[in-house]
Amino acid sequence: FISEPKTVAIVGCPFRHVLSPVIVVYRTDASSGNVLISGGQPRVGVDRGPIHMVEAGLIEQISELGWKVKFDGHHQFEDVNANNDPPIGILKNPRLVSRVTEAVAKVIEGHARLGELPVTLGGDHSLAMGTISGTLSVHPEACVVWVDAHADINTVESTDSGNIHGMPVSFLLGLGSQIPEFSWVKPILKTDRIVYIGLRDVDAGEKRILRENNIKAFSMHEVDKYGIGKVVEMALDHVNPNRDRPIHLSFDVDALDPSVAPSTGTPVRGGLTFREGHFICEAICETGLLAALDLMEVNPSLADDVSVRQTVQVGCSLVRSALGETLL
Ligand code: 5AB
Ligand code: MN
Ligand code: MN
Ligand code: MN
Repeated sequence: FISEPKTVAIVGCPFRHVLSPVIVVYRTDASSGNVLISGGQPRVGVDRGPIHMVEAGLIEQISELGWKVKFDGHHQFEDVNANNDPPIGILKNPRLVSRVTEAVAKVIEGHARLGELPVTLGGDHSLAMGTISGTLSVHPEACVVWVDAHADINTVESTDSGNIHGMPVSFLLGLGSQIPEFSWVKPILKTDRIVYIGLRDVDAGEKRILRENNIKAFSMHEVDKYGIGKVVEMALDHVNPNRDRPIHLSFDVDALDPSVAPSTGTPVRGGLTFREGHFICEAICETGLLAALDLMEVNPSLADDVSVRQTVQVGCSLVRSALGETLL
């Protein structure tokens, strides 16, 4: 009897609701002297990060690790008209984000029901509202390990930017006032089932939310103090004391130091080293409990070619580590 290899489902989500800075290149027409403009504003809602990761060979790399890989193209989010989506309070593109993340939740749920391991490539981190909802609807006992420079736990009341990628955790926990556009998001995550690693840029309002709700977080201070090995062990002891709960790993590439992963929207210095980031993925893989993985915020529109290539490569290698690539 030869057992089938386990199946990974790649869910490419080239979606971003936060506009990248507009890069405009001015050229002068030699004959007329007129100024020509080339380049311009990227289309709202599109992010090429996931496309770059697949083009870099991620599917083949995962197959080589012994997985059966399902990938039927990147998700298209074209039916959402961003122009018909005025802010609610200061929340930007609320209907767009709600519809996209709801669709993603259904996709993840479908894969999880089939016993597949969904790997979501983003795209902005608001997508985790969908991925984690999908995971928890199939595995209600699952826990979340959130690796990020940021806590992404702003509520409708606390957000200063109105960028929903800074808010998915509060929606999943049911914190803050509820808005009807997001009524599909059920508060199915419990405050003691999420743990953070890598935090170093947490808004004042978020610090209060973390404190008041007793949410466990290991910032870069704890990584420096205890070392990454001990931090991962303590993090898992908190959310998964008996090592029997499925784990959803939501990895924002900006958790890594900008020298390691420069091509991301909100880089913050003083981050995880290349090895610390990989260690987290390897250690979670070793538990045998990984149920879903997000690799988010790889954003190629923000940097030069060398930085993009570096960030895409590191994104692919984090995914491989989480899926069983070992050093020996
Ligand atoms: B990311 C900030 N806290 O709410 C906010 O990259 C940043 O998904 C959010 O972690 C960063 O806008 C969101 C200032
Ligand atoms: Mn972040
Ligand atoms: Mn994030
Ligand atoms: Mn970001």
